[in-house]
Amino acid sequence: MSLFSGRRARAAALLAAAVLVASGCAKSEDTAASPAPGGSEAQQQVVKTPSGPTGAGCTIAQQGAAKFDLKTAVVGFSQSEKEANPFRIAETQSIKDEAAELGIANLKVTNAQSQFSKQISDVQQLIAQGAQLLVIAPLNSDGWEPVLQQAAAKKVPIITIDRKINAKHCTDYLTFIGSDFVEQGKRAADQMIKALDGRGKVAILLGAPGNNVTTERTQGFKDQIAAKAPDIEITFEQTGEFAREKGQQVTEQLIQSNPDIDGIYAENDEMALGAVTALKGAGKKAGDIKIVSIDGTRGAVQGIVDGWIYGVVESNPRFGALAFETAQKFIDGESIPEKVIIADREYDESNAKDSLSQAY
Ligand code: GZL
Repeated sequence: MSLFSGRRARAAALLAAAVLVASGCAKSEDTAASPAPGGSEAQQQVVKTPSGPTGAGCTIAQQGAAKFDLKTAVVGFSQSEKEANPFRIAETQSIKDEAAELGIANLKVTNAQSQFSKQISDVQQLIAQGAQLLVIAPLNSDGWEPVLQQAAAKKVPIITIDRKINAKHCTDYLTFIGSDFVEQGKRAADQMIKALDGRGKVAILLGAPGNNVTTERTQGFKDQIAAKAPDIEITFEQTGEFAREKGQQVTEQLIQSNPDIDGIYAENDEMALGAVTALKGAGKKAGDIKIVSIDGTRGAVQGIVDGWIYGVVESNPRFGALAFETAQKFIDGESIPEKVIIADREYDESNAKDSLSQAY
């Protein structure tokens, strides 16, 4: 039984194409459809040709789970960070909207308020409440063992979105759906190289520690700078914990200790916007220091229009459609790849003004 409307059927077809490519049954071609300009289609996540091996598939038979009906099942969604960040607001809203569209009547949403111990207890509670499917946006990549054992004992499939967990595919979790964060770091570096014309001193506002997003965005950026821009020097790095206030504080320290800084790479938009506030407070003018960021929030894309931010690489948080399409394919007996990588757009002065409707 298909739960999908026409729009979702198209997205489901994209996912199916990705699965075929992953299993080698189809030639490798980009499955990212270019979204129609404007409107909600332009905001939808699209699956890209898996970058690198996506591993063997996983089926409901392999997991020994019983079939269930998404419309009547208890479905648990565990959000990690407090919803001060537009990324989190858009992510949770996407799960809720898709559940409503598909008639999933029993969605339970928890929010760990950026405390990992609370996220573990949130998920344990969802399992105790009879969840038959778990969608988790993990705060950290490690420390999930207690939950994984409980879920496996009850044969509850876990779909991880947004960040990866260090665990066994199919045994512990069904799949990871999210961006290629190393690629995001490389694309941010390309923007920074262009902004500085290949030379200058750069600071990194690191994301929160303990998750693959920070590690991979940092690695991608540093690798690309080392490979493409020998005259760019990274002279400062400190965590802003993906938070606006902390990003502002760290930038205030930065411009005191490193007054000759030319560029700031912020590993998310909240920290970038905090940095803009710090620069304004220090009497800087828009564009004095080139800021490159990742996420694609409306505030940051507006910052490009206003000249304070040079460029933004998108990290699309709208996981609802792909998460539930993946769950339905699993229930229908399809083989689900270890990872489903989404395509992310990019913003700079050439498209920011016209693309504001695609930001979140
Ligand atoms: C990325 C996500 C990151 C966002 C930040 O998938 O985990 O966490 O880029 C958020 O805004 O804090």
